[in-house]
Amino acid sequence: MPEKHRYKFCFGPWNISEGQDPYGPPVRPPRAFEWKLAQLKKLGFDAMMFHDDDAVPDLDSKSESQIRKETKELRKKLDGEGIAAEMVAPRLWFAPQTVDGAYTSNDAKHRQYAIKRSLRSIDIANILGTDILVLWLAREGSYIRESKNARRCVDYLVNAFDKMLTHDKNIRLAIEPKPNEPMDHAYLPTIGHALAVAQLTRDPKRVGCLIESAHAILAGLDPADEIDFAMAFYKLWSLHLNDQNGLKFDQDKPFGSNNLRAAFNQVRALERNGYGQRGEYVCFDVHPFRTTKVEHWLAHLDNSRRTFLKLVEKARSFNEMKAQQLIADRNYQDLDQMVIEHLMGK
Ligand code: GLO
Ligand code: MG
Repeated sequence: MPEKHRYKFCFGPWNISEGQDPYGPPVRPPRAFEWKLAQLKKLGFDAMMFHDDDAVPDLDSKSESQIRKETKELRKKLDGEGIAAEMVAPRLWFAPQTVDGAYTSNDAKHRQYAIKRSLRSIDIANILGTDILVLWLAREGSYIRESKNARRCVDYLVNAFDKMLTHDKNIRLAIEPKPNEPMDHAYLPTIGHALAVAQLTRDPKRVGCLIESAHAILAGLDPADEIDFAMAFYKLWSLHLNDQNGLKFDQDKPFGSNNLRAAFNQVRALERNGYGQRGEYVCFDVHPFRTTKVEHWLAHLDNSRRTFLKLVEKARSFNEMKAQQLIADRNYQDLDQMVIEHLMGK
């Protein structure tokens, strides 16, 4: 077992969400960014994740120098609170230019827009003091198979990644795969796809990944195995822990809410690989249930962190010796029960 260490935690401003869904309006009033930052601190978190336009609202309507100025002001605010910026992610799924895809749009002008906006996100990341650009490729896929040339789209993706790697020699790209939603099928649905495409870029060492539990579950995979796989390549640079009840819309439930044992196994995988020891953060990409009252608004974040820490204790107090004996005896029946009783506190 690697040396015990203290994990560092983070979330994004969008994780204090207002409850809107495709069938109904918000159910909680919007809160200012400063309020969210203050809550993060109060809850004992260490860093915040940023979409480019969380850092600089309406950035498409602003000049480069205005963007730089506002980013520097944000950096000052973060430094003042002692909060780090974990990453920056270009939000490439809201703008009219990304209706038909961002890097993989059929329209060359729109592909250019996506690349330009990503380079700007890298500049923002630099000022905020993080070398991680997260790429959730929300609209890189198809609704109608015949509408896109998937082979050409791989080239478009590689071309876009190469432009980013050239723009800044220190930036690292963390691809956040998700198999579907909003797309019918995404081009990079799993960690295997993300790490394979990394090999086609001009600097594979700087192209890694971010695992989100719910996204792995949506792909029919075990998030713990995805963690072990990515960490075998030393390429797990960020993490969105949450939970998901089967194959349906992306639920972003609190960590462990649906499957405590799967959550335990994710924590075990992180522990055995020493996640966090190279500065990586544990982020919770979770949302409050729509029914959540304003006064309970932050519980999903606090609870996810509490569950995580309790599972760290469970992982560290798991009787590995006994487990190894059962494995050697191929007594997986008792191993199964041992895990269940350990989690039940017996
Ligand atoms: C949605 C994604 C989303 C990203 C975030 C950062 O399914 O999980 O929340 O993590 O936009 O890029
Ligand atoms: Mg996510």
